Amino acid sequence: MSGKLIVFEGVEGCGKTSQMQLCCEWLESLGISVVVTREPGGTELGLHLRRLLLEKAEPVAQVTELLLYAADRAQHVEQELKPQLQAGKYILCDRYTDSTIAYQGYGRGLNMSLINQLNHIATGGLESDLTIWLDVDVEVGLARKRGDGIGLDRIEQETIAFHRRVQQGYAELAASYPSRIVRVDGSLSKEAVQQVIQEILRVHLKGLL
Ligand code: Z5A
Repeated sequence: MSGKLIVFEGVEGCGKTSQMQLCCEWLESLGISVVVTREPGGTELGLHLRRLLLEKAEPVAQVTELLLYAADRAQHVEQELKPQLQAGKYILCDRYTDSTIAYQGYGRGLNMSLINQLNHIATGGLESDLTIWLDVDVEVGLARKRGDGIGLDRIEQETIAFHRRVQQGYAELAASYPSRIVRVDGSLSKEAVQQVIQEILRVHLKGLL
């Protein structure tokens, strides 16, 4: 596939949405055609699943939650990611397989080999070309979200201990896959974080930028 899949990961409020927007503007200013998408909710079916996963007050069993994220991803990969990559597009994707490992694996404690199997089934083996992990302290991220004045969703309402396990998951993933996952200090100013990301993209996409 001729395009590139660039994923942004991290705990709540780490700045993914802000940085993806800035990256998109920067890449487009260089004449590069960019697609911005997210999980869950990168397709029409996925939008329904996103509402079920994040907005509904009714309890969702942990395995059900895992399967819904996998279903969202399977649809996203087939309907959006693969065709856009085949068309040579640069995709900026808010969350992907590492989110499931961090949240359902480290956060909820679900079986890691089941998660890896489901990730493989959902993606058909499609991995990111590069994953930017925006590393911020969980309290800083949650405080940013609270400052937005929008109510916290179902996962954001989890305990601090849950969010710390998720954070630990990202740290271990970054240590395990150093060529695919790059850590960026997300506690810097938005402008400083964007500078670092642009440098990383220049190195990883050299010849293209
Ligand atoms: N989830 C899962 O459990 N399993 C899975 O497999 C997948 C997902 C795929 C949806 O995520 C939820 O789904 C998520 C995990 C779960 N948990 N929750 N909740 P989401 O990505 O849609 O929602 P989110 O993680 O809460 O992200 P967010 O709300 O989009 O936040 P963000 O993108 O990381 O940050 P932001 O919107 O750019 O910034 C948040 C605020 O901080 C805003 O006021 C900014 O102006 C401010 N900000 C951003 N950067 C900075 C800096 N550098 N300094 C100061 N302030 C900043």
